[in-house]
Amino acid sequence: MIYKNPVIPGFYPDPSVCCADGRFYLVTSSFQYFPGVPLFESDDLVNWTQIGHVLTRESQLPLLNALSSAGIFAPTIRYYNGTFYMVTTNTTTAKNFYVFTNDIHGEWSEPIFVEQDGIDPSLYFENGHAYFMSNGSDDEGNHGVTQCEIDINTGKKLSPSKTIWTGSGGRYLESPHLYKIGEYYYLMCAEGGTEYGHMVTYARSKELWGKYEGYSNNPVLTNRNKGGYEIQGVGHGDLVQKPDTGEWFMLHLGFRQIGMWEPFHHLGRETFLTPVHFSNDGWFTCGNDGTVEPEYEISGSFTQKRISSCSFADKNEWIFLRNPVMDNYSLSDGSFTLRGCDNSISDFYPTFTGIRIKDFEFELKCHVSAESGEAGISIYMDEKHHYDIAVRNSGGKSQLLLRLNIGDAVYEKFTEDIGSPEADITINGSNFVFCFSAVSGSRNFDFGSLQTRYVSTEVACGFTGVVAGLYAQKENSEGTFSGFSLNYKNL
Ligand code: 6LW
Repeated sequence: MIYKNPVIPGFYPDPSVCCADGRFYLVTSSFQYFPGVPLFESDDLVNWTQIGHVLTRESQLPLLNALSSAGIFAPTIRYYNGTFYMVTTNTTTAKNFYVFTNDIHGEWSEPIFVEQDGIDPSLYFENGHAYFMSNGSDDEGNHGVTQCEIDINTGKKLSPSKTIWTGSGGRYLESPHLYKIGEYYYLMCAEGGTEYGHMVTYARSKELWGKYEGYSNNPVLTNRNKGGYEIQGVGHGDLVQKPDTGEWFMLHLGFRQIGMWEPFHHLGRETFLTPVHFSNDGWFTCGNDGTVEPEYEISGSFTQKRISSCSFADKNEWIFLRNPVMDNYSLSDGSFTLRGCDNSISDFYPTFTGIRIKDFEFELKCHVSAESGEAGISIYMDEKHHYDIAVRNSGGKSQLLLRLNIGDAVYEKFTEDIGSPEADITINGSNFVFCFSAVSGSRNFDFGSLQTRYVSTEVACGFTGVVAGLYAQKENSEGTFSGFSLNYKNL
């Protein structure tokens, strides 16, 4: 069957995948959001269901003072002897750690820390031994993909850390993953930085500790030379084999830029699936001459079910900023009540819960009632880059409000008193603009359109993508949100 990329649309970058008893499990980065590390399940590599998150407790995921796009970077998931392991870096505490579980649908352990620096850690298991690698420095101060053996029960190092590969020459060597396939160990990495020059490279060796020989046609996958092409920034991948057919694939990140000559993206980095082919000489290639296309073939006669809508019922997908005070949130009978705290939506710790926007064209609808203060909906990239539409109930007046917050440029537009502190809010998304409108009582309010460009990664920087968020801001505010729906036209 033919499937469409991305297979997991929306801000789900740095995918890592494992296979357990014929099913596939995938994790992605989560940065300043809580819970952390989205976890997906699939029977076919094409249709992925989010079954929860790996890091669900503050003891696993302290995010105090986590800057936007800091916190949790690139996780790796592995399955060994009946146990799942997820290893990652909390860049805010500068610690590499892993958690484990025997029940993929249950809770994960407390973190076990590894005293090796660097980011993008990975695990490799063989004959009862566990090896840990990261993009860091070894015990002699050399930088590259650095590996040590660890005691998987304690995280203690059992060997010195040793640099085993320094990459093919690109900047920002990242995301090491090690596999044993046939007679070779394959070490696959990303280089070039997670922007338009991103790429996947690899090396192989007959010995675990090297010497690793780089593939002569590196990068094995990149779209860096495909100017004016929708899919850009492809890199950071993980290999997986379908046990039933023996086919190999790479799950990797990429982003969709807007239009041909509009090099910006606001949906963040997403998860793509690209076929991999091994040749008789044991080297592998990926995609079409090492580039990624929007459609590929995979064996099987199943269908690709695309997401057409999201609501409060998709409870595994709703996220919070940093470590939320859960007393400020209650969900009942299809309506979400949020109580504000000291902070505004432009601060670090607002009362906020959101869901990733997964495609350019969407229609978001929600009934918002502000019992007191300001309650609204934000198209949120980070605390400095967001567009908000809200109801404000203060000083004996009820008003609707549109706010643009683009760095230091902040503009707020209020209506006059609308008589009642509630409204049906609609946001329509397209490639270039978001359109904001509201109906309150019998009156329609059209707030016009705002550019998607100013909440894109090219403007805001960082590693995330836009999230549609509900918020109540400042002390004594309280808002109730009901009938939330986010519908996609083209997914
Ligand atoms: C991640 C690195 C990367 O740690 O981006 O694209 C960083 N690759 O591997 C943040 O997601």
